[in-house]
Amino acid sequence: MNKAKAAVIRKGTAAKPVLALGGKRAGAPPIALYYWPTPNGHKITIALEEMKLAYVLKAVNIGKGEQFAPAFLKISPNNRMPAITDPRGPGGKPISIFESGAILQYLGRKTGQFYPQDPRQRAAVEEWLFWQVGGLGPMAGQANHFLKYSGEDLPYPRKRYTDEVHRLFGVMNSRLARRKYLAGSYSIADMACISWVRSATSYQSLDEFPHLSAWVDRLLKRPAVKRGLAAGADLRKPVMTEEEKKILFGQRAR
Ligand SMILES: N[C@@H](CCC(=O)N[C@@H](CS)C(=O)NCC(=O)O)C(=O)O
Repeated sequence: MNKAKAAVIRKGTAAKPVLALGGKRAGAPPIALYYWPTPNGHKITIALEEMKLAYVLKAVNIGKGEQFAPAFLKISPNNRMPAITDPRGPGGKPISIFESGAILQYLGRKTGQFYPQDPRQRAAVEEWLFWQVGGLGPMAGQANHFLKYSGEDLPYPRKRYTDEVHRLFGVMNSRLARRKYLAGSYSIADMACISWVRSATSYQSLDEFPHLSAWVDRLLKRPAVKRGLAAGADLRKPVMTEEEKKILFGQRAR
């Protein structure tokens, strides 16, 4: 990121950009990323940084309930971030997209980067992308919930989800034994996984998983990954308040 061009507008709301990122990418109308600095959000900041796309971050403070704002629900009816709007979508017309996997595929198709066109290579990337979206993300998310947020000592769910993270780390470790990246060259599948693996290391050591550990080191050395993980980091406080927990947990259909 060109620091001189990065404008920081202090108070972020779903309507106002908190960070305008430009640098050498300035010129194209920026993609708006509806974002909160969590592992699901990081997937997209990493991809935008790797692809050198112009973007603005629009903070969606999920602890304050901004994900329920009608304007945001029009873009993301599942009341979850990340979501994007691209003023220059297919046919030159605006498009909005929710679900991190769909966003990564869209950005990969848009730029022709990190998402190969060869059908076999593309299928391999999709296997690992969907593996993250349907497995690693939800399981590590539940492990986080029962370890850090539930506020109750519930041994069964803790064991169930930390076992599952351990198993999934084993799957990644075997996959990475003879390759540098999950699916051929570095791809959107790696970008989808890195923040989730990094966050799970707070309770699951990588000592048993040397190939996974080497992959983590490889990715964390990439400047774009560093920038993606750092994006908007100061928006979020380290400890979740009881008020925030009430908003985030126990949701039912509205
Ligand atoms: N499957 C979604 C999951 C996104 C997700 O769970 N986002 C969380 C933060 S990591 C969120 O927005 N939570 C708001 C809420 O629970 O109301 C994706 O991959 O985009």
